[in-house]
Amino acid sequence: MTDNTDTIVALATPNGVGAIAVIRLSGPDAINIANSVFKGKDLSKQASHTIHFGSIADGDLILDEVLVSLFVGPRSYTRENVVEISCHASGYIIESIIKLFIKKGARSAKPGEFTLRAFLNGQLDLSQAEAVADLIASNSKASQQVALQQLRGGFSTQLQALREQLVNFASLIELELDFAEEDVEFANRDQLKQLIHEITKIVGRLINSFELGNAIKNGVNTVIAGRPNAGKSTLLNALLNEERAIVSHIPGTTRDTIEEVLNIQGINFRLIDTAGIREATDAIEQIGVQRTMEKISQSALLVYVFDAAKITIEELNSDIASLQKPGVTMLVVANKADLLNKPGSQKVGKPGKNFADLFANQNFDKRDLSTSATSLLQPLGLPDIIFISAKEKRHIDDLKHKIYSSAVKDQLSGDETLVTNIRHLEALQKTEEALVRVLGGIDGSITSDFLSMDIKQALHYLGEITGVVTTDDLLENIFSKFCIGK
Ligand SMILES: Nc1nc2c(ncn2[C@@H]2O[C@H](COP(=O)(O)OP(=O)(O)OP(=O)(O)O)[C@@H](O)[C@H]2O)c(=O)[nH]1
Ligand SMILES: [Mg+2]
Repeated sequence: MTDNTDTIVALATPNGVGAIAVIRLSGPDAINIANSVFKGKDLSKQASHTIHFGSIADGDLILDEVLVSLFVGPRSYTRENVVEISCHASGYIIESIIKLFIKKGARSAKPGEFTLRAFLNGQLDLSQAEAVADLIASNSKASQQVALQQLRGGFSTQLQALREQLVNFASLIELELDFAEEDVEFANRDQLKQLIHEITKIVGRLINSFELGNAIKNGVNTVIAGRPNAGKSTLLNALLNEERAIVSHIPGTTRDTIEEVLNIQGINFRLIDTAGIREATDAIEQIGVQRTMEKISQSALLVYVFDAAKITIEELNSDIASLQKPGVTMLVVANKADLLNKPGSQKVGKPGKNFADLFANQNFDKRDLSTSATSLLQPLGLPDIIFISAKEKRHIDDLKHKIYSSAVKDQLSGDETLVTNIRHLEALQKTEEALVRVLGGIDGSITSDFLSMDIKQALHYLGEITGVVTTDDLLENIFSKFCIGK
């Protein structure tokens, strides 16, 4: 995997017919190999970062007219000699040119091998190399921004500085080991403690940023759930601004889950409309209800919707209690607010028992129902409720804003470093555990050799993130997920 004495070749653009395809060569012989089949200027005599027109020929047979871009190492992506051939994107031409290069001594690149070489040659650290893959996969403004920030080294610089300070202490403690009999302390324990506290704080902040980082990179699973007929599907349609789900006055309309992506300010929310929750009347509906409950526990966000004109306080309280799941944020949404306070609006059950009764004699400004209702809801132990009318598309933007801020909280400040990669998260968590042991060790006055071991562990895990510490397995695992040609 780490052999980079040979020259590799691959198509760098997508497979299929197009205007132009780019074939990339990297390695010590890249320029010679290209030169041996190029009819035009002598490429070995041209300056780096120049482009040359000519043709590629297999003996007398011209394969295509091309543009050749030259990057002389180390001024290239991989820090090796790199040649990029822009040819016409016909499958036949591409295959013929690549075969010709292989005949002349190149070999097919493995997935991610160009970026692997960039990493091995010190052009990128490991977390930056991973950011290249994230950048290619990014599908929203926010995910592109976070990947770009990581590619530019935001994450690495922060970790590098921490590591250096810790290495310093580790060597002082190593020194103590050499003087074991004399019982000296070169490493000031108070200063060490202070440093560990500082590092723990930063590591903790990075760990916490994963929730948002992950939301940005992978989207947020958001379930819309509630009783039948509450208006869940109407709400899904209103949020998407499209008639996606079937809506009807018949309770039990939605039986299977419906998923659609909604992008709010750069973050993708995977909205999942579900079957209404009630005692099912048939087997199919029962499966639907079961699926709803599963979807809720797999989600980060639950938009619980109820019919404000119909529900009783008791039902509302019991719904909220039974749908609360650890790790799932719940937004409580009162739908059909347009029916509240309307003369002749439905009155079911005894007065005072219905949610709507709370508002019977209130003359709220409809535009600000959510805030003015708080004083009525709080004494009943009800949480903040967002009032909307899905059918009349009112306050949908308020709800979107609440959905967005429940995922982002106040973390998205612009240049904040966010962890988006599960591998990084795990390494940070292990770093944190080792740091806790170091602190415990200092307080428990354990011997320098044990202290040194724990510090080394912390260094090891921090180093795994940027690739100061790697194994072939780890590299294989990361780069095999790249596409060929990257
Ligand atoms: N007045 C009023 N009616 C609404 C509103 N939202 C939905 N409805 C009506 O309520 C009925 C049920 O709407 P749906 O969106 O199908 O409800 P649901 O929660 O998806 O129902 P199930 O899929 O059966 O669980 C329909 O007749 C809608 O037109 C609203 O804001 N105001
Ligand atoms: Mg529905």
